[in-house]
Amino acid sequence: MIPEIEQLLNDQIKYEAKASAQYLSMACWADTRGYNGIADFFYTQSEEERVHMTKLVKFINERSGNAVIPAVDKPRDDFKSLMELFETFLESEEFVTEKINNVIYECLKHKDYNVHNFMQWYVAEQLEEEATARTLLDKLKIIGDDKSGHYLFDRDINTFQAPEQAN
Ligand code: OFO
Repeated sequence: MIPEIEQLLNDQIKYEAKASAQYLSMACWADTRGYNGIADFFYTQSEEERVHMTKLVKFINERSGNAVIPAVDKPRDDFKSLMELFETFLESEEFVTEKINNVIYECLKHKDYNVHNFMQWYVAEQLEEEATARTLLDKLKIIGDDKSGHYLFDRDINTFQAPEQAN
């Protein structure tokens, strides 16, 4: 494996681990405030990010590289509102997308089409997750400070679908 690409994939492991820890922290925030639907949503998101991380770990190791398991900083848990919680969700997804785009860029630069091909799965995943984060944030903007709106948002969050991506 090209060393520069291996390093970037190892960095990506860290970003996926960071997202997983962040979403677990967000699930706890919601769970301890009575938002059980939102908590379930973030518990699931956290598990998904862990799967994304493991997929990278296996990919590196199967190609004679060395996956490095990183230390993860304490995630944020100081959210003041649902709006801030979901803004953080979108920011986190946008950050990961930027990093994935950079891996893709470097793959093309180094003519590493194998890793480029592998990373397409992450590109599609990010499109979907960013769309979900934006949809949820838009709904919260409509709801504003309305408590019964928050109640319904929490009740229905796991039934929302992100809009289909145009290809
Ligand atoms: Fe790993 O999928 Fe979003 O961040």
